[in-house]
Amino acid sequence: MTLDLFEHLPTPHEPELLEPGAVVLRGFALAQAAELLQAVEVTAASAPFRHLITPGGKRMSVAMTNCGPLGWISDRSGYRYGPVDPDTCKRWPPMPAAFRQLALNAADAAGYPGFTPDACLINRYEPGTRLSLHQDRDEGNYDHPIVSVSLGIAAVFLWGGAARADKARRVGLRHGDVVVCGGPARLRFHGVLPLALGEHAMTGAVRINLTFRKAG
Ligand code: MD6
Ligand code: FE
Repeated sequence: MTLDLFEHLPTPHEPELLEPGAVVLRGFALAQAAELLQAVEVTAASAPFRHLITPGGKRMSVAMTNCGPLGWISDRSGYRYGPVDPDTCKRWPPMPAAFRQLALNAADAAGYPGFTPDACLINRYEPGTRLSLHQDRDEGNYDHPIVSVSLGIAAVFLWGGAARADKARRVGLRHGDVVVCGGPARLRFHGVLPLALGEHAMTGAVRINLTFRKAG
């Protein structure tokens, strides 16, 4: 008889189901975290983080930038994707190969093979920064999933329902965790609670979130 001491332990990166179509892959990006954060710095050197203005005229507390062929922007005229950074009037910086590969691998692990993102929105949170409940609906085609990578200090992710008023679950997202959300869960309301004070060896008092989309 062979004794398998590990048969009752979850396999590494076993998807944690939020609901059908949406999973958390714990620690999926851990091994690449340093490389990803280095690439964020390179990106921000040519497309600096900025606080976008919502169509309603409010300054977003999350600081954002983008890389890849398309970037997400917001201003008084609305939300949209575009190839040019309105702050620099240049194209968004290229999407690093390590970003592209991680997004492909995570989507694949979640059951969405062949994900080829053309946009990576980079969010930077400082203590007190929040992201209110929203749906991601500015992409052309909801058949593609969104892959979201958390780096730095931990946050509480709100996972809601099909309507804004639906009760939201609280899900802790730590350094290296990846959320993949697609299929029947693609248009769920979600957000991030105000970031608590914290300190992370790789980012300081900051949380970085990368969200990969196929927007074009
Ligand atoms: C964040 N994430 O974690 C914000 N959107 O900072 C998102 O807004 C998000 O995690 C679509 C799909 C997954 C996400
Ligand atoms: Fe979102």
